[in-house]
Amino acid sequence: MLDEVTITRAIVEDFMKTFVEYTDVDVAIVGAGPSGMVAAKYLAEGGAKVAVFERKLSVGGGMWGGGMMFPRIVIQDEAKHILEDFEIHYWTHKDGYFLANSIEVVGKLVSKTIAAGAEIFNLMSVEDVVIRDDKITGVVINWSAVELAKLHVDPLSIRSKVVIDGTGHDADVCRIVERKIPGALKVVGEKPMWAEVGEKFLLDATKEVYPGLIVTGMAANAVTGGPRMGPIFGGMMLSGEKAAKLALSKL
Ligand code: 48H
Repeated sequence: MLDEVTITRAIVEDFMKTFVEYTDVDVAIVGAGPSGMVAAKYLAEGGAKVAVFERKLSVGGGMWGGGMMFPRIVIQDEAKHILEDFEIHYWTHKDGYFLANSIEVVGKLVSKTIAAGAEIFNLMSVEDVVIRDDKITGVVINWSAVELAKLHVDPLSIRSKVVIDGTGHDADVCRIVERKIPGALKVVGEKPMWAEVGEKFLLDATKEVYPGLIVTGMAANAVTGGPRMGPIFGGMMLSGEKAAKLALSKL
């Protein structure tokens, strides 16, 4: 016999226990796009306690739709090791250009990230940061539903030794810091499409942009003024890998 109230208690009690446990983490990653999830997996494997906050119901960010809704992504040589690490199936289009099914890639990214021990909180938006002594020490979160309905509800805070901005084109966390701490950092804005330069630029742009704040993925190019690159995703993955290394070295 199945009892509805037991089902309710199972969900609420278990989630609350996890949520309370993750109010104090080593790394808070904002955005469960490809760069954020790759960073989360490598951080969790490196022994860090990692929470990923994702505004949307679904994880995967801009990867699902491949290029213009054709569910394929292109990956270059340099990032093949990450595909292999995540056990993502890929094939060769021509020398140096590999293809993967974007839907499979999202599935594998999320599966391996969770298996590595990172905790993903979907439907939660980061709306602010916590600052102490000129250093970011946490993020401020609220239900995305509150944000969407424009309800006047105060948020809650998460303590974190390092914060990673993986919010894609918007560079949301960096923009909050730019707006709230004059002179702290400048979001230059992304430049027009240039795949070759955009992908290379991204690795240098993946860095600590303010004490305690590392930027990864498309957000990194948006902050530093690098070009967009379209549906080639090796750079996003390599950027996530680098962000994880940088964060681990700070813990
Ligand atoms: C919680 C948030 C918030 C917030 C945003 O856009 P993404 O897929 O990010 P990346 O950088 O991992 O990948 C970029 C890639 O998808 C892309 O757009 C490319 C390669 N474009 C090239 C081109 O030329 O256009 O994912 C970011 C995630 C999303 O899921 C957002 O919902 C989430 O971050 N997010 N989550 N709080 N404040 N802001």
